[in-house]
Amino acid sequence: MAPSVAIIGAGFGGLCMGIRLRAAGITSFTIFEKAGGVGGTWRDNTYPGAACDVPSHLYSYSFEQARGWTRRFPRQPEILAYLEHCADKYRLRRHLRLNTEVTAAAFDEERGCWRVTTAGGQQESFDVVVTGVGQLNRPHLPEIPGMPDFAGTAFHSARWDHGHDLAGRRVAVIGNGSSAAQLIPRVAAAAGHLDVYQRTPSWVIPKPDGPYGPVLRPAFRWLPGLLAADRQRIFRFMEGLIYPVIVDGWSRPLVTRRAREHLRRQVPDPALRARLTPGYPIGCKRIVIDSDFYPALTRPNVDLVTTPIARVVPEGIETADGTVRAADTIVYATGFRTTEFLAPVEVTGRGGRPLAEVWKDGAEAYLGMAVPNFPNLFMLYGPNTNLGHSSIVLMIESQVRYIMGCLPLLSARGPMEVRPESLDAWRAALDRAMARTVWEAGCRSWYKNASGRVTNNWPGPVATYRRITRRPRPEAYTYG
Ligand code: N01
Repeated sequence: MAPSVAIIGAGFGGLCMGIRLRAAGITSFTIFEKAGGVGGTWRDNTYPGAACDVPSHLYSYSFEQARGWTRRFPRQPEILAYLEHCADKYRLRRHLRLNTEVTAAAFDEERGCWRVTTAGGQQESFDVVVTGVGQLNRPHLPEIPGMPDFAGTAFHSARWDHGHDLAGRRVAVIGNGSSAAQLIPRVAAAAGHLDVYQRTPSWVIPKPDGPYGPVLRPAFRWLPGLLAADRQRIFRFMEGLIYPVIVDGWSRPLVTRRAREHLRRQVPDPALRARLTPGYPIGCKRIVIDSDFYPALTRPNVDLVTTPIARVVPEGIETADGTVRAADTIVYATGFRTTEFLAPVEVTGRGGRPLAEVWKDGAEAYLGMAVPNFPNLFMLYGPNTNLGHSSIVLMIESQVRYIMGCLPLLSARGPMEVRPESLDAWRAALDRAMARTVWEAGCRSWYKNASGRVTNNWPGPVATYRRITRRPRPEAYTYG
């Protein structure tokens, strides 16, 4: 009998898992989603200018391509529409349990299954749990003194207040990562005045975006071979040119030069340019890919503030030099709680051991998917599977294929549990590969936890991950 599967999350990961299960003829699965719709991060992030900086043709499932993307780099509404389309086309709606937050998942050793509890207190048993909750799903709000005293309107970039009109207002944006870089040009155009609070400059490279014209768009729609070739081209570009930046490879000087040139071209004022020039190696933090961010900072109604923030006061923000800059609106573009994998779901394995305790020094999982003592639990986009250089959809598809390969094993042999030795060997290999990257030294980033361990990123090319996850090695697990 086909195993029953609980999928947590209806973003790119959870939907892909559902699609592949159905394709294999397995219909005994439920996709639990805490929100009222599918889309995950692409449903949550609706800030003005929200878009992807990975080209459309690679930021979509390999098996669901020819849809006629309107532009090279998809914008949030188009990605969300794509995911809605996938949910419909692959008949996932009947499996979706929306507005249903999973609060706990506990392995029942006697029965060899998982008991899944939802926020409403309901419990249901499943043979397998697959998590697809993402790494960028829980907003991080900084702990700045005085934040609750602010008299104006404040919100996080991933919880945009669309009822709040920015016209004519004094707006403060805190942060200058990918989200900030995308929203700042729009906010600058709408607001009366904008202060951008930058703690650390980002490396920025241009985004060669644009609509597919009247020739290319139908060509991509009707000539699937052309689209497949374009996808390959983008994939090779990212693996061959962007990946080496991360491991101090051949293209690092080239991409560094390109970023400096981009800054020089777009910011004529040398003093402003100096404040925007990073002092750490490119790639250490996620590279910002954007062509509108720098020009927005040169507008007469925009100031870049680099003096550290001291506190939030009712009328605005006070910096360390005692200056108070007035603000009606504060936008926290301050990222996500990226190292708290699977939180706030309370996951307990054999012996009632909480996963949060196992991970107290940092999340880790064999192939980013499996943890000893947590049989039949698989993670999509789990620890060490984020990318700094390519499309996460490629990683998700590799993981889904791998998990599909596990299902016959666990059906035949009983609950499968990764051996501690398998995880040890994985960790050793990861550590060796990680030592070659720019991530550990030299900068603060969302890729690592408080103790400086890189818990989020995969240190190799996508092709390597794809190869090692092609099919499960049965001997890496114990059964029953
Ligand atoms: O978040 P971030 P994001 N005081 O963590 C600053 C993906 N994404 O939402 O660098 C002052 O990158 C922080 O400063 P510092 C993409 O993978 C993709 O922008 O820590 N500042 C930083 O500037 C991306 O990497 C797309 O010194 C504070 C910013 O807030 C990831 O999402 C689009 C602070 C946080 O930057 C996250 O991006 C958008 C404090 N206390 C996002 N705390 C695509 O196109 C934090 N900061 C696919």
